[in-house]
Order: sequence, then C-alpha cells, then structure tokens
Amino acid sequence: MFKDKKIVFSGVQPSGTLTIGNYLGAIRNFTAFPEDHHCYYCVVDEHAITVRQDPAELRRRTYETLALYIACGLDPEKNTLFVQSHVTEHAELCWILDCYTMFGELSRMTQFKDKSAKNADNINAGLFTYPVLMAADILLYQTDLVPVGNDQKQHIELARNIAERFNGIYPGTFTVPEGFIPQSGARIMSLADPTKKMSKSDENENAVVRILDPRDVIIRKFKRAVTDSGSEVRRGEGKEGVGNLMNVYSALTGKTDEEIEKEFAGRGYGDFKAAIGEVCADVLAPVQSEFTRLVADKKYLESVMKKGADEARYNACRTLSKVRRKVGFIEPVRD
Ligand code: AQP
Repeated sequence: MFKDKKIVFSGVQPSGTLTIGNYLGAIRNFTAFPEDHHCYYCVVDEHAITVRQDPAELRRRTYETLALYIACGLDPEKNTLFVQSHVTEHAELCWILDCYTMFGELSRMTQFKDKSAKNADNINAGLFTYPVLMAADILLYQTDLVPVGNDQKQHIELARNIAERFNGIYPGTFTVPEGFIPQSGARIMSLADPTKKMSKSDENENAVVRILDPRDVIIRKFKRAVTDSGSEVRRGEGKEGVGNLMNVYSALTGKTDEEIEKEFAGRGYGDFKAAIGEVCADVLAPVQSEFTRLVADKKYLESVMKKGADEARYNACRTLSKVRRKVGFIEPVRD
C-alpha cells in the first residue's frame, strides 16, 4: 500500500479513569509526532470487555477517554481519533489473524497470566486472544510506530511476529510495526505496592493517581505513597517506592536522577512527596479544565467519533480486503 506518511497507531482501554501511568507512559507521547506522521488513536472498547464491565459505565468512560485524548492535546483535525467498535474491520481481521497465531505464543503472554490471576472467575477466550486483537488494530493501518508503555512490549513483539509470519506466507501484506517506548515514565508503579504496575482498574484508590483527581487528592495520594524507613531521596535496594517516585518526578519535570538527589538532599521524603504532588497537580490542571469543557459537549464528541471512524474505516477496509484476497476468500458480490 502506498504511504506518503509514517503511520502511528495506539489505543487506551476505557476500563477505568485513566492514571498518570497511562498519561506519562502513553497519551503524553501521542502528541510527540511531527506532521509528516499520520496518527490513529483509538479508544479500545472491545479490549475492555475482556474484563466484565458495567455497560453504562463503559459508555461513559468511552466518551471520557475520547475527551481526555483531546484535552491532552490531540487535535481531531490532525489526528484520527475513533472508537474501536465503530470500525468492525478490527474484529474481522482479528479472526483471520487468530488462525495465524499459535496457542503456545499466547500462553506466554505475561498480561494474560496477570489478568487471569486477577479475574479467576472469568478467564475468557477474549482475555487469551487479546494480543491478537491488538495486532489486528495495529496491522490494519499498516502502522510503522506504536507509542506504548513498557508493559505492552511483549504484545508489540507478538504483533511483529504475526506480521512477519503472515508476510512469509503472503508477501507484502503488512508493515512490520515498531514499539515507541518513552525514555521516562514508561513504567509507573503502584503507590501502594511499588512492585506492581499502576493500573486504572486497581481497586485500591491510594495505589493510583488519576488524571482527573482533584488537586488535594493528588497531593494526598503522593503523601501516602509507600516508601521505606529511610529518608534519603536516591535509588537503591529496598527503595523501590522512592525509585518509582523519582521516575514520576523525572517524567513530569524532565530532571535527571542527579538533579533530583541534589534538590532534595537533606530534606527527607515528606518534602519530596509534597513537591511531586504539587508538580503533578500543576501539569494536570490544564488537562482537567479542558476535559471538563469537552465532556459536557456530547454532540461534539460524537462528531469527532464519526469523522474518526469514517477515516479509519476507509484505510482499514483497504488492508482487510487485501488480506481477504490473500487468504483465498471470494470478495462478496455487491449490488
Ligand atoms: N503504569 C503504567 N506506566 C506507564 N504506562 C502505562 N500504561 C498503562 N499503565 C502504565 C500504558 O497506557 C496505555 C494504555 O493502556 P491500556 O488501557 O491499553 O491497558 P493497560 O496497559 O492494561 O493499562 P492499565 O491502566 O493497567 O489498564 P487495566 O487496569 O484496565 O488493565 C498503554 O500504552 C500502556 O502501556
């Protein structure tokens, strides 16, 4: 397929109110691509139902996630912003790719193991084939770059393997994508347990800072973050909590470890935590006020969804029809 621009694709699940992990690891970097890239950013509602969702909540969060994309700086005139389930080609390509993905590969996915442990009463087939749907999302647009946090590295590798396998059988079908992982903020850990990733679906509210948390809540959550019995702001064994806070502070301010250590030398954890809370609240304040304005305008959000889905569908159909031909399906006869 002829491409005059590099293609970027990524998505976020509307499976909870987004966290600073989602922001620093992914969304903030969605705005990093120059104009010679065409960017597709999707609200991946089909991925979200691999874990049981309340339907009304899922709908509300889908609008909210789209509003957050725009509030974080993604201009719908310059980016294709859309909802995954509005472009049914994702699910259709997923089925075809399922037939080119090995059971053994999917069994090795750490997110499947983690989510199965968390949802022991609902280990459904969708949870297992989640990475194939993600590969379909990416490959449908002949994507070159996928901006994601560190936790998605394994899924990107699988998408590459599927693309290479498929191209090996049917040459020239897919662009083989590359992950685009930020230098800082790629893996923000839980504030309650720094050995665990911060996740929007965490039931412990003190473990996560959400993009929409009010200023006083952000400050309080950082104050309560688990650290260790020491007081020195530096990395080290047994200091995973402080290391995580240094990652957050560095991602928010651009400061190096050395600069952070110097800034807080002799001041203790209390000062450090207070400073992170203030900086984080300052960074998120403009996003929050823009979000409040956007989310009240459902008509506008629906117009963005429609425009985005129309653009996405046009390109998704081109790839899908190529794939259908390659595997030997007869093109449907249309009137
Ligand atoms: N803690 C994190 N640090 C850095 N990046 C993160 N991402 C998620 N958590 C962190 C990145 O955010 C993007 C969207 O993630 P997702 O919604 O597709 O699913 P996820 O990775 O499973 O995120 P969550 O927050 O943990 O969701 P739930 O709780 O529903 O499972 C991805 O690029 C991801 O890397």
